Amino acid sequence: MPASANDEFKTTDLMTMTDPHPAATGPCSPESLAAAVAAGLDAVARAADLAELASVRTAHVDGRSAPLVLARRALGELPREDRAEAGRRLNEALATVRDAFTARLAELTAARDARVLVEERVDVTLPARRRRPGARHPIAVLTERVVDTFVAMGYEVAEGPEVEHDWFNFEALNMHPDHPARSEHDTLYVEPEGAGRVLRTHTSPVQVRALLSRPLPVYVVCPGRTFRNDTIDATHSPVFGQLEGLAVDEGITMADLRGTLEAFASALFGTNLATRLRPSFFPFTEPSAELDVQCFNCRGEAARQPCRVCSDEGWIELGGCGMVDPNVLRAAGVDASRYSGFAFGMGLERAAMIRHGVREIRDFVDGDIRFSLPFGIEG
Ligand code: 2NM
Repeated sequence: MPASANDEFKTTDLMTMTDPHPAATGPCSPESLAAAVAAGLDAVARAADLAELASVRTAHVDGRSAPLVLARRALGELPREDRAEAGRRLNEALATVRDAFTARLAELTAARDARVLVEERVDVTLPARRRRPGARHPIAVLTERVVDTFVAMGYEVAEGPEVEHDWFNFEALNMHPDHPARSEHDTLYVEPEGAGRVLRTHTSPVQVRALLSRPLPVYVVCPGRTFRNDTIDATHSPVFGQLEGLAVDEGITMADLRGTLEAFASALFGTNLATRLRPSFFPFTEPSAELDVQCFNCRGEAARQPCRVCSDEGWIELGGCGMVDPNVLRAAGVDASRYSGFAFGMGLERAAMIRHGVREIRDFVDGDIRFSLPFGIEG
C-alpha cells in the first residue's frame, strides 16, 4: 500500500487531540485530505484488476481504517465553528476518490467482460458432429430372413469358431487327409504350421459340434463367415457367408429334405416356384444333390424372352444338399443305425446377388453405406 495520510495520524492522536488548531493540522486539514485523495487516486490508478480494486476500496474508500473514514470520525472532535468547512472539504475529497474508483471499476469491468467474451467464445457456425445413421448389411438382412424361415419350422440357430480345427472342418466330414479341398491351394491355414488350425472353409464343422453337444433329435441352421484361398473376382471372395442346415432324427428321408428346401426357396425368392434336385457329389452326403429353384424373373419362360437373372437357364442354382453320410454321423457320435439326417448349404452372397441383381461380390465387403442403404430396413 502506498504511503498515505494514514501513516501520519494514528487513532491515538485523534483521541488525545492536543493541537491548538486541529482544523488546520488534524486529519481534516486541507493537507491531510489532499494527501489522502492523492494516495486514493494513486491506488485506484494502479489497480490492475477487479480483485486489486476491491482492496483499494477497503483501504481508501470505505474500510474502517481508510484515511477519509478516519477523518470523518475526527470531524466530531473539531471546534463547532470549523466543522462545516472541514465537512465540506471531506465530502469533496471523498467524492473525488469515489468518482475515480467508480470510473476505474467501470473500466476494469469492461476490460474483464471483453476478455471473457474472447476467451469463452463459441463458434456457433461450426458444423455439428452428427452421428450418421448406419444401414443394415444386406447379408445380415438376408441371413435373418432365411434363419426366420427355419426357426418357424422348429430349427435352432448354432454358431461356432471361425478358426477351426482340421478335425471338425475336414476329418469328421468324411474328407480324408488327401482330399483336394484340404490343399493349401484351397484352404487358409493358421500358424503355426502343423497345428491343424484352419479358417473354416464351410459352416459344416458347426453342425458336427451341434451333433456332439446337443441331445437328439437335432434341427439346426448355421449361418456364418467362411474362408477359402480363392482369387478375388466379381463372383469370388476369400471371405463369404454361408448358411447350412441339418436335421438328424429317426426316420428322416430325402422327402423331408425336399419339402424343407421348398419352404426355404419360397422364403428366398417367392412362393409357387418349382424346385428340382440334380444328382451331385459331396464327401459328407450320400446321396448328394444340387438344389435349383425356378427363375423368379422369367419363371422358366426364358426360351421366349432373354433373362439376365438365370442367363436363359430358367433355373437358379441355390446350393447343395444330401443325406448325411453315415461316416459323418458316426464321427459325431450318432447311432447311424437308428438315426438318419439331411443337410444342405448355400452361399449367402451368391443368393443376395441373384435376389438383388448385384454384379460385384466385392461390394459386400467394401463397407460403403451407399451400397447397403438401398436394401432398406427389411428384417
Ligand atoms: C452343402 C451341401 C451338402 C452339409 C453337410 C453337413 C453335415 F455337417 F451335416 F455333414 N453340413 N452341411 C452340406 C451338405 C453342405 O453345402 C453346399
